[in-house]
Amino acid sequence: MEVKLSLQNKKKIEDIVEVLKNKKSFLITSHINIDGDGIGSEISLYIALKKIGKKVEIINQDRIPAIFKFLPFSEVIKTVSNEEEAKNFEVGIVIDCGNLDRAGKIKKIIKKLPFIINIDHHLTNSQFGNINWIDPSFSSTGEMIYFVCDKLGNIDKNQAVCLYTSIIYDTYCFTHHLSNYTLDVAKKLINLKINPEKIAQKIFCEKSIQSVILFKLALETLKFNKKKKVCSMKVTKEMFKRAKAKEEHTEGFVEFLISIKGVEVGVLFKEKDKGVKVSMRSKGNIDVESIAQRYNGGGHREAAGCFLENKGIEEVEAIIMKELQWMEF
Ligand SMILES: [Mn+2]
Repeated sequence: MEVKLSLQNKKKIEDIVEVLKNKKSFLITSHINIDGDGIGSEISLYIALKKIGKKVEIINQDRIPAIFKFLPFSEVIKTVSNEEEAKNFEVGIVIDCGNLDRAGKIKKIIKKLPFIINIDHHLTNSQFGNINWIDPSFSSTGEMIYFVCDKLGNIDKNQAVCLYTSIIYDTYCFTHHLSNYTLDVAKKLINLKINPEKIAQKIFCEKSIQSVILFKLALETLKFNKKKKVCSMKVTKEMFKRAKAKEEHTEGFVEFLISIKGVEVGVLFKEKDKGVKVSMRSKGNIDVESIAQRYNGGGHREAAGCFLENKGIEEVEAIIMKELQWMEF
């Protein structure tokens, strides 16, 4: 079955593919605290460009979390960078990244490049590229990259593994934010003889001991509002230390909150050196992106986040819970 895209999307893909075919050298990057969607998208596009003889590199600010190291070509992803590298590339491809600040240290290289392609499914994208393909209806950027790679040539098994990872990561294994295309695209990828169970298990069923210990500590802080529609949890610096854990070990925590029956919004507060990171999830009735946006964050209606600088975790908790206070009634 053919997956039918809108004319507008088709046009964007054609524009992007034309640049990919005509230019010679590409730098691919994504957001800080790189995630499964970003990594899967980056590698798949990397393989597609290599196959048509292009010079291409993936450089991110942060190292890839250990759980994604099973992905083919994950070893090509670099983190070290300096501004000088900008001269090596004609085009920057920025993936899954709502604005250029979110690219972290790679921003200064990207800004020097003569041409930027911006591909993203965040509602709050600042349209910083020469070509901006922004469509929040897609489940993941991987789903968008699927169409780009498909147009560029035959998608191979390695690309399929990466794109399938992007999709199941951002949809939390098909439980959130599916587009009209998600299942058809997933089926096409599965037809390329990938092992979907194994990929899902790698991502969702290989929790580290640090992550479990951190979760146990965080659970002590679990809180509901009066109507039990908002559920929140805190991870303090002390807990990170006690569990010998890092930010990547909080993977799945906020999804746990939203998995509770009757809960409409889950909020996770993570204490960092310079402030508090807030991750929010909604079952869909409440728009958490609008709250994140008020604190310079962003995301989607059902999954959003923000960072409140120079504030304590209790203070940030009070601010965000106040935003959600009306849900008591
Ligand atoms: Mn994404």
